[in-house]
Amino acid sequence: MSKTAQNSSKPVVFVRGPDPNKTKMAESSLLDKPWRKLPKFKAETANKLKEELVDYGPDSETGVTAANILLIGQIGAGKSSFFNSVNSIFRGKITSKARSGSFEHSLTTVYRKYNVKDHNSGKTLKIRLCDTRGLEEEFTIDPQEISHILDGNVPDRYQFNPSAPFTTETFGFIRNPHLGDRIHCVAFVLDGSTIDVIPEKILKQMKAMQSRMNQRNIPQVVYLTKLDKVCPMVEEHAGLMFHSSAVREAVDKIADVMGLPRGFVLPIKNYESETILDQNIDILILKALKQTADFADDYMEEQVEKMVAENGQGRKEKE
Ligand SMILES: Nc1nc2c(ncn2[C@@H]2O[C@H](COP(=O)(O)OP(=O)(O)OP(=O)(O)O)[C@@H](O)[C@H]2O)c(=O)[nH]1
Ligand SMILES: [Mg+2]
Repeated sequence: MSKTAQNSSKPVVFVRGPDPNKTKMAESSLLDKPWRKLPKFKAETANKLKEELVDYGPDSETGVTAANILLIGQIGAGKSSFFNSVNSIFRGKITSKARSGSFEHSLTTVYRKYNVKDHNSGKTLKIRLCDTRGLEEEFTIDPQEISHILDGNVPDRYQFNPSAPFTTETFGFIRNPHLGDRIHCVAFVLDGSTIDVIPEKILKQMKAMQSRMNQRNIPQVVYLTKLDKVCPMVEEHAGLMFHSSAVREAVDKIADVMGLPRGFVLPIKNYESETILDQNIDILILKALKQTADFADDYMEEQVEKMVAENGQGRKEKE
């Protein structure tokens, strides 16, 4: 592979060889001006974002102890790796608590609401990452199952069963979920290197889910992963994410496909082959997580306003 052009001020064009897993996105140039404004890629930024996330907590008015973020997407897109990446950042070293890898079917078979502990301060983040089974063409997720997840009826460690979806009769069904049990923001985790070949059946499933999310006013973002496979410059230096024309193109395309504003598509690179932490990868992931937590706050605030309007007074729900 060509050497990075990170120090060059002139656009440089890289051409990749054919890759069976990739689409026609074969060229990437380095833009002088970033296509999205981000804080500087330096240690100070990473530390500040970490601090903000450690100090983050939903408004006390909501009575909610932690924001629940649902990770959803096609098998192998990098959902579990995203949790592992966040966990690694706050652990201070590469960890892989959630099983990740490649397999014919989803490697994640159990619904997990992961907590993340900051090992520096000993504090647990007030954000939970809810990891799900990957979407597959041959196993369509029952739309009612996704509604139960969104509404907080599904318990932690529920074993997904494609042949018998979760219903009100399933053992462990949470009958009276509080606001704190619900999903407060959804992150669609999508593989940025295969966006041109997302199977129709997967898109249909995601659209059906989106309409249930929209009915509930739940905010949605996209974590666009594997952009190191789209742009060789990003592979070598994740801090060039916002200078890469191929990444910009991928972000524009997926925003279109998902019907979301471009600013809601957050390009990242998960830890996968690395053995040590990289400040640039950290910044991208932390920034994405912070934006998601802010959206979760908006949702919770709106829910409290709705409850106040419905009850005529503030009814706080406790977890
Ligand atoms: N190059 C690269 N590989 C990645 C990235 N994110 C994840 N991977 C790899 O992609 C594979 C699948 O990642 P997982 O995290 O298991 O994906 P998942 O969405 O949890 O998959 P299921 O649980 O099977 O649905 C693993 O081999 C990861 O190492 C990324 O940003 N870049
Ligand atoms: Mg997984």
